[in-house]
Amino acid sequence: MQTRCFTAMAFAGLLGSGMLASAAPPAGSGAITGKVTYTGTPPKMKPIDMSKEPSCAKQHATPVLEQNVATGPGNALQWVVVYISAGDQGSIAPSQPIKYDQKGCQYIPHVLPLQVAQELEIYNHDPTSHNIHPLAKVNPEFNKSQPPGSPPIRTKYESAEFIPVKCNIHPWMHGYFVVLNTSHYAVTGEDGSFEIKTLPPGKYTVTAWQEQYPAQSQEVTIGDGETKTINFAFKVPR
Ligand SMILES: [Cu+2]
Repeated sequence: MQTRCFTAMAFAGLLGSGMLASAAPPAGSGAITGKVTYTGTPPKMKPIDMSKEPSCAKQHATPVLEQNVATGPGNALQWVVVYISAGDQGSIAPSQPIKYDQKGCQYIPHVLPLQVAQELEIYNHDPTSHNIHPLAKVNPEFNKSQPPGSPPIRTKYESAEFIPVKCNIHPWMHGYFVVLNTSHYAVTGEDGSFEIKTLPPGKYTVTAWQEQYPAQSQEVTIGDGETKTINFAFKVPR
């Protein structure tokens, strides 16, 4: 009797968590805003030499800089993904695919946050071939050549993962897919600011991820319709 009861409870538990994973998040009007900055002296981003690919080089009036530590005025840090890493109450991937582009032999955007199970469309808008190679470890890895004028490569990821992306033809091309379990995320722009919206009331862990420096987290409690400001500062090692 006891065993049967336990089994029934375990089953109910599984069903419950399964439902939560695919449930629409409760509507909320809370928000977390803030700014991501650095302290210390960031490495100077080097200009990229695209002379081996003249069709790309000529698309840029001035040399493109590397983007792994992209900074802006006021010590702002760009391309930081700020997201809810704990406390989210379920989320559904948007039905709208998310687009990723190869243009001027660069990945646009440099860092692409997307959701688990969200359709990803990868375009080549260059007059040359690319060979996109996302270096996934948890998800299946792929490596695909995409000649100019090809239709987009369509794919999706089923597990959360930070995936470095490289091109097997152009060694300077680097980017990231940041596959998240949450719909509550933002990526910092040149001013380092972010805003995570539509949060229901709750206690959340907010994590800021940057490709080169260790991630940071903070706990935040949001009341009904409340907006809280939190900031992150990444220390640049000497
Ligand atoms: Cu390429």
